[in-house]
Amino acid sequence: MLVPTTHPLQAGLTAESTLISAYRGIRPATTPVWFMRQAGRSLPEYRELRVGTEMLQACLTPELASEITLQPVRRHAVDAGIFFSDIVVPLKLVGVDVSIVPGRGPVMGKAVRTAADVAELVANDPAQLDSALGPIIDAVARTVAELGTTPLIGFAGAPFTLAAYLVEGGPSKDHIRARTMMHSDPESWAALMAWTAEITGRFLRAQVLAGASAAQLFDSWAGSLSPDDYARHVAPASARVLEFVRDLTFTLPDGTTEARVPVVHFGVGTGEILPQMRDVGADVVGIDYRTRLDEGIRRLGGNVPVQGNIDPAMLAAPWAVLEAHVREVHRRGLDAPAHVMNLGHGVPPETDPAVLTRVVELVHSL
Ligand code: 1CP
Repeated sequence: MLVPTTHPLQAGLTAESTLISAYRGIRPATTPVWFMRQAGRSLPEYRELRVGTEMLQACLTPELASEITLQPVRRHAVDAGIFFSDIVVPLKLVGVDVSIVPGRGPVMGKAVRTAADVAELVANDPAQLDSALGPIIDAVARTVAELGTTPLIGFAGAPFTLAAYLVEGGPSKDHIRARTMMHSDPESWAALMAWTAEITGRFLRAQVLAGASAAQLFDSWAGSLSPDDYARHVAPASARVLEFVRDLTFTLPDGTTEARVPVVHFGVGTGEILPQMRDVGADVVGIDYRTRLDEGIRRLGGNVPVQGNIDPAMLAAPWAVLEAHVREVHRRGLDAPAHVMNLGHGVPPETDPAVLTRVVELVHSL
């Protein structure tokens, strides 16, 4: 299905941007760069804007969400905006008792631990989300109107990562309870994953239809899974999420070629499951800093565009050290058909914003 004619991809604004070209496997003259978690914590203008507003409230206030999305694009001249929201926003919108606790992350009013807990959760019809997505659609529309030729990336959390919060009740280290449920009660687990896929898939599709030029699925905690567990208990639900956007296409400015809206898939510490993460339906795979970029490219068969993987710890190192690292990541990325520079995970909150701006300048000069 073609995205609407007013969509930035279909209107020819972002279709040939460096980001979308790279995501489509066509290496642009300069390497595009953006940073996971570029919107938010590390920017003083963000902290100022957020005073007195809770995180989820900020996500659901279109003027705020849009302004926060634009801040890092203006400041750093990155090649993409990432929509300011959170992976738990669609849960909140269907009535799940979740809040984001400062300095901690998403916390549930009640953890989903038993078969009865799962049954109660999945009784909530995912289709009701469609009528609650207004603030998201509004925020995306406002944002892309300001971004012009800079593409916006929409995103969602993958079912496993969301389930890790739902089952544990909040952030956890190894997601033990979630990983136990998949073995002790595979039926409840499957029901939980299927329901979560319907919720998060709708959230992602709404962002793309409203104007996002690419979609990124964050399975941040999938690195805690064995390849067998990933294949059996997680991949089918992630594939289902991507079905919500895989039918969306746009016409290239040549007027004849139709292309799919690109999809990126990323998780932390997922070096052992990179090909599986591509196979659920991604065009681009994000690689975290624990895997050498050229090795990740090799594991993916050498024909998949990649995104990554500056070590976030390097952002606080002396410039000469950081510069050498960025140059090395860039060199390693040449083994792929195309490479989008990014971090191996999110921007640490204490990062000096001037360093990010300097990294963008460096990457554009390479
Ligand atoms: O107090 C604050 O200011 C809240 C901090 C914060 C922010 C700015 C949270 C809480 N979420 C966000 C925004 C956010 N979350 C964005 C948009 C901004 C951007 O990327 O520039 C995105 C893409 C996310 C996605 C997200 N939320 C992920 C996947 C990406 C990743 O970093 O792995 C995950 C795992 C979450 C959960 C979450 N939300 C917030 C925190 C601190 C966490 C992680 C908690 C944990 O360690 O388990």
